[in-house]
Amino acid sequence: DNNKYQWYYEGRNGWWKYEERSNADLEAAFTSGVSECLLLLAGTIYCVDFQNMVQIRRSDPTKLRRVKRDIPTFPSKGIAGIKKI
Ligand code: V3L
Repeated sequence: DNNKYQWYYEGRNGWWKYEERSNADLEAAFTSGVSECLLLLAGTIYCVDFQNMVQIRRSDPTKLRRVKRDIPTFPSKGIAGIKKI
């Protein structure tokens, strides 16, 4: 079942859901047991580190956000920067 868990990244005052494709990539990587997953997001490469549960921008590692894996109904701001209405 690939809709049991949702991945989230931290915003200023809450959590954003990853978009569907990134979520599927993260879930596949995490459940396979690897330690990290690379994502290409709007032309920018990010590494999600499953040990530290952070997302880090490859070109600038100071750009770091917490990530979490939770149930899909966990309160979020929206999906990948698109605010909930
Ligand atoms: N998915 C989509 N966009 C992302 C992601 C991601 N996993 N990671 C970073 N960005 P940084 P508030 C976020 C965007 O980490 O008001 C939100 O999606 C990121 O977008 O410095 O703080 C919102 O669109 C940011 O625009 O590399 O909660 C926006 O921030 C840009 O990449 C504001 O959210 C640089 O992020």
